[in-house]
Amino acid sequence: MHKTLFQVSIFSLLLTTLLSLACADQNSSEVVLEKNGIEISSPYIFESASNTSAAYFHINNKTSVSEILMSVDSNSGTAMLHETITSNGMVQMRYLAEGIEIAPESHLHLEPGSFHVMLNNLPSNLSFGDKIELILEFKNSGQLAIEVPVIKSTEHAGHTH
Ligand SMILES: [Cu+2]
Repeated sequence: MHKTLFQVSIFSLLLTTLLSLACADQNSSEVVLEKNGIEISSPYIFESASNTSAAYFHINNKTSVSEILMSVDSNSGTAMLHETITSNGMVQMRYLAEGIEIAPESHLHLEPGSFHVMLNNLPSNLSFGDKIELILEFKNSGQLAIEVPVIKSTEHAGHTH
């Protein structure tokens, strides 16, 4: 009982910290999956009028060892880990063949303008209410599958990072 309460209060503190650091997702800030100290929260995909879009979520590494998100697979189209970078005023995306490292007891945000899962060759337009399953391949924790809801792109309008 005491242990549970303690965990809850730590979680609340962590959540408050996350929300103050990142965009406060009113819609989907809850943890959708936890396995072996790896927490996935706030997954979303922007609706798209083409066969391309991007998926975003947060990863919290609560373990004392470094973790690597090595690759991502999708049940719809193809998925690749990308990073958006700006150099000399040019916005470009690069493929992260080595994956993304998440340091011990830290979190990683995949978000617009930064890390994202690039979705290509989607069979049809994504609309609000659709869901895509992503399989995240971690070096230590193996495969974690999450369901990612499609949201309207206006839901994240006005956020600054
Ligand atoms: Cu991309």
